[in-house]
Amino acid sequence: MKYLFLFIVCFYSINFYPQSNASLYENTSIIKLKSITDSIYLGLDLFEVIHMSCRHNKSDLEFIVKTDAMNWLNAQSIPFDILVDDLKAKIEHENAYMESISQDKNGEAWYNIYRTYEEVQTKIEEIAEMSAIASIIVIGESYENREIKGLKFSTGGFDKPAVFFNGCQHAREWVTVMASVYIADQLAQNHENDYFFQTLLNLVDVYIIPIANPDGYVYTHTVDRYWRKNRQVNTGSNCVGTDLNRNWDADWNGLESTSNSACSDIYVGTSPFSAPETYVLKNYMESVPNLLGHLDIHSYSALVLGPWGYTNDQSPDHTEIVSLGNLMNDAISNTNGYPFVFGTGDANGSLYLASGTMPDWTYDGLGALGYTYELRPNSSLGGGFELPEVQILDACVENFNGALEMILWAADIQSGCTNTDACNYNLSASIDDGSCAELDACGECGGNGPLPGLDCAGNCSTGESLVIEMADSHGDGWNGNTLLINGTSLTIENGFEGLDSLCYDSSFCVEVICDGGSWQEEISWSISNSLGNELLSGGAPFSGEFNCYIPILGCTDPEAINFDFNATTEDNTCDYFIPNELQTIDLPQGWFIFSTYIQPEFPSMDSILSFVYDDLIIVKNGEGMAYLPDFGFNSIGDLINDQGYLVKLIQSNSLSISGTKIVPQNYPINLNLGWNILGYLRDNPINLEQALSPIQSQIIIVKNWVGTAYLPEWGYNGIGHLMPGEGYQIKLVSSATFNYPLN
Ligand code: 0X9
Ligand code: ZN
Repeated sequence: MKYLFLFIVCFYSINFYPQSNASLYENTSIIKLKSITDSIYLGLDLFEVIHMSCRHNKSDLEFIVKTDAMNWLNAQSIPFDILVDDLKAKIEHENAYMESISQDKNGEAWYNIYRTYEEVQTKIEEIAEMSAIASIIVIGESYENREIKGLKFSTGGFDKPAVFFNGCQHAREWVTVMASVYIADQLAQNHENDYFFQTLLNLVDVYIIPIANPDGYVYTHTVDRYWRKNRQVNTGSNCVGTDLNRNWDADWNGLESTSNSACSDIYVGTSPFSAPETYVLKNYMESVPNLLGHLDIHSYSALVLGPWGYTNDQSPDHTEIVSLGNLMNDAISNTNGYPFVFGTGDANGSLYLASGTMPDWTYDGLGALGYTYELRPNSSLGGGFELPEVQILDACVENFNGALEMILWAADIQSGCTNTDACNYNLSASIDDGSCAELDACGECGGNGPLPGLDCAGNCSTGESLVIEMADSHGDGWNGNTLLINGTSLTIENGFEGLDSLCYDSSFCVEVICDGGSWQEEISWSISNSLGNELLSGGAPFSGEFNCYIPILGCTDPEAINFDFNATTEDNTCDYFIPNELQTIDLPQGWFIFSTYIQPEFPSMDSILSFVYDDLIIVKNGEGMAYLPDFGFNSIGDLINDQGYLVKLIQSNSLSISGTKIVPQNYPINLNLGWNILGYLRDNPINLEQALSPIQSQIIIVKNWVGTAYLPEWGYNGIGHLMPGEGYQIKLVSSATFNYPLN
């Protein structure tokens, strides 16, 4: 099986030199085969295909293919997924982006895009200038006579423990260059102002070569974005290049993932160290005294691999290799929560074995623990060799934390929190690493408390959660478009799909906008609640909302005594209580003043007026508060018996108020200074002067609904009797309290 795979990569060769590193990839896609057989291998062998990713086995194999290979697969009914439809467009996208912001290089901005060979050389010089302990090392030249340049960090001394880090044996693995430079950048900066690093770098020398394969790296920027090998001419062949990571003298030309064909991407070369690049690296590394550890940084697959790489047999130092490997793997994975996998050999089938690799040689030849890192992403869905630029810095920090573990291990000191008051105080730490922390609001050591909108258990504190599924049919992310959900912005940076969740308060309306970028026809999304019910879906551009009609539950039947004017959805709570007492009040068309001697079972104005609801224009109480049914406005609330109410009807109608009859002599009536509307609490008429005699001296005027007056000062009573069902406007010189006589 291995040999078949090698054949495929063999026949991919460069026959012309186009103007850009994308032109070769016209009509080219990245595809994934779910399963593979010998005959499929043989078939693909007829076409120019490139093998991707190293995290693979017999399933989920990823290839770069042209239309002809896809046509062949289709004709054979061999199923495959298209991961990247237009690879040329993808590379051009990357080029354009790099072009657009390449001038912004200060501080962290240097890590916003991939940098060219020249930019890296300049950066190396800047770091050496800035740091008192960094010096430039030029370890030799590449096949095309480019300098293989790097940095040595040393505070002097003799025979100190040393570690060696390099990136970019494989030309197309661009993020490894960035990550290697970042280690140097961080060591330089931290040594300036951090006691921990000053102590650490007093104990260990660090060597960094960011670009082990400069010719190949330049070639990926100028001609072929997916070039892997060096650019060495092979005698007797038109094909160029040796796979540097097959050219080392550890099981060189062995059986695992190697080829003797100069056209293959895994060509071993003519002998160990036949490539100038491996030769100068080897010589330099041999000259480093006391080299204890080595990282050979590759991409992609999110792996930490320890020796051996060519066999699953355990090495003599297996225990220590696993221990340091796990330390580094945890440091990397815990940096941003992007999980890596550690293993030796084929890492439990996570990838293939490989003969003639660099870390196997540093272990076998120099006795240093040699590891391979395969940085982000873990699959080509995450961008493959084009890790999205926004993730470069994350990948660099992860890689740095892994490398730092190796430096600490080489220094053989325990670092940790040395403050006894901290929640992570480490008794055995002799050097403080600045990690001392306190308990957060959730009781987590060093935590930041609950995330916005979440409680300590990780549940939404405001309400329910929403699940947002996003898709891009082209597989290149959303090209600047965002999905704004009540102001929170979501997108897919790269690949076909994205999944997110948000907390939301289901008592509020949610606004949704999707817009802001290009290629909108490729976009689709859906928003579901935690039960999986879809609430809204769409594409771009989109503007809409959901949860904006919020049902108000209640009794919607005006005949019911608990009729709720605001209710929009019947909740079957309507109550048709049969009263023990009933008062029917005839209301004329136009203005009237009513009151009742019934203590209503349901005193809200909605219930009281439900019988005349359709004819009602306005109700006002003595304080001028109004109930306007047409506007859904009610500042009156409940009916109060000792008050009368001004009411205006479109046409005459009658009210029926049910409840218990008031005992008037037991019901004190409170009246304010000035105007009031007085309710009448007796079930039969009584002479006004008789009823109001207790407060007669305070009364200025009483008027009934037709405007007829009682003026005590004048001894004038145009009203005559107070009538059940009616109310009266009354003006007093001071506040007063009285009771009506018994019925
Ligand atoms: O094939 C390689 O050289 C490495 N993978 S990559 O995709 N970056 O080319 C992996 C070599 C290490 N292999 C093992 N340690 N098994
Ligand atoms: Zn590699």
